[in-house]
Amino acid sequence: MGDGVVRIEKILCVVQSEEGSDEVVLRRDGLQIWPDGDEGVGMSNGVEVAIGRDILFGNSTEVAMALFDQDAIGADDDLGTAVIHESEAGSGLRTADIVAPGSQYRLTYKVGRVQF
Ligand SMILES: [Ca+2]
Ligand SMILES: [Ca+2]
Repeated sequence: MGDGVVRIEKILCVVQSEEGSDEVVLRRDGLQIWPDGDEGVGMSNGVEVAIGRDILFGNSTEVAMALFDQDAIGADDDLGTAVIHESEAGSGLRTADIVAPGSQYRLTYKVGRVQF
C-alpha cells in the first residue's frame, strides 16, 4: 500500500455546461468526495471555489476525480474526469483540466506523501 495523498485545493469553472449555473459534485469510484451535502455547488463561468479535500491513493497509483453536474430531471451529467498520478508527488501545485463537450473546469491540487 502506497503512502501517496492528493490534496484537491480548488476548482475553477472556465466554461459552465448549462444556462444559469452548474450544480457541481466531485466523485471518486462513484463516491462523492465534495461537497459534504447532497446539493451540488452552484458554479458559473469564472467562479473558483476552495475544496480542501485530501484523498489517499491507497492501493492505486492514480486517483480519478470525476466531475458531475446535478440535474433535477434525469441523470446527472458526466462532465469528465481528471486522472492524478502518485508519481506527481513533490512537484508542487498543479492543475488539471476537466473537459467535456460544452464545458471546461480546472482542478488545482498537489500530491504528497503521508508522514507521521
Ligand atoms: Ca445539466
Ligand atoms: Ca444542473
